[in-house]
Amino acid sequence: MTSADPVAQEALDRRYMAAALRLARRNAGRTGTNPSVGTIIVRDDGSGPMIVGTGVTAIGGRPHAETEALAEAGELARGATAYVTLEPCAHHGRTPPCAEALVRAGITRVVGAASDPDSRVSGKGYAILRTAGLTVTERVLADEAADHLAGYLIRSVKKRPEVILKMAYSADRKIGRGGAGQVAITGEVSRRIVHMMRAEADAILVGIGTALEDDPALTVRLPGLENRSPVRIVLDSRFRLPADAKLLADIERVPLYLVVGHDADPQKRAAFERLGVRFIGAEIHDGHIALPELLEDIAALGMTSLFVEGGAAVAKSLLEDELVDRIVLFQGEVEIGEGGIATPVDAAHIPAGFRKLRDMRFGDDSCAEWIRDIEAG
Ligand code: AOF
Ligand code: ZN
Repeated sequence: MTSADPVAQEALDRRYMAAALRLARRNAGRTGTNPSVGTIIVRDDGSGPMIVGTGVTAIGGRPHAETEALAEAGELARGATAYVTLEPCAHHGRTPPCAEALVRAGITRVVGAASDPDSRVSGKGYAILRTAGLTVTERVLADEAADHLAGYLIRSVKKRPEVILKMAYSADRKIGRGGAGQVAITGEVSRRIVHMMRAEADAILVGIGTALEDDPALTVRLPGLENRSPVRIVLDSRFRLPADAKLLADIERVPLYLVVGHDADPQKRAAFERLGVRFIGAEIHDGHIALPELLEDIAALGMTSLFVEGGAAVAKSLLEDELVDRIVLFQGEVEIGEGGIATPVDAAHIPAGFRKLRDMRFGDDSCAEWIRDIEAG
């Protein structure tokens, strides 16, 4: 499927890649250390392009997207174009390499978005296709793909998960009021959006201050997405979380990790372990958890994206250590006034190195998102 008109072809390529990226989102957060990839197979018998196969990386990471799309297309793959959001793999896993499968199925053109930094792939996937005589177009919607694959790419390159910092603050830039428990800052639509963002992450992280003050559950509670809750991680250097915290209520369904010092009280730890709590031991310097090392340990557990929901101290430390990759800020209309805790970051003071990705509005709240390019630090 190649059109004689290169401009029309380019527009078509972008359209199908956009669809493949939307497809890839479906399993985001559910494919383990494997990225969620989308594949769309399109053929044109002369009467216009037609989708004959679609695939997304399966839950758990296998089968790969290409396997599923080729199975659906069957013989119709012969002479067709495959749109893949990530370079097809070149290594033998549970199945032969996807690049070889595309060749064998008779695909004649492959359009790719992101290259795969995995050393078993990294250019070899595209090379297999070209050597076999297929036409390959790379980097179609590459920025959008890098945005979608950020967790996977950052873990591959930096050996730590993507860190997404979410903060919600009031009209007067406060994130809450000390000792007042959870304060409603944003509205119902924003709450739902946050739950959707949680569902796409591998883990949600908060500091012990937030855990004690708000007593949050940190689960996804949206109709249809109830079983999409990522694991929860609490930074608790002095091991202060009480056993009756809401975070322990749903622990069989949604794991809870406590990050404590290596010297944490072994008896209390054993008691919590019996309740199902998991532990990550951390280096602690002057009461502060060594964050770069902790993030490496979290990546080693197989997590590629971390959704950080506060509080101010955790946000400040992550920003100071330049460990934040994405900032999502919600601003509500309420005023908190006297005694409120100032937000450590607001839309007018985004650290250097970030660029704004989008501005949104949810009900009465405004929301904006910034990312830092992977190369930047
Ligand atoms: C693809 N299509 O849908 C995905 C790919 O553990 P394995 O054998 O599944 O290999 C994991 C690697 O496969 C991962 O690091 C990345 O390079 C690639 N993921 N490749 O062709 C897919 N999810
Ligand atoms: Zn593959």
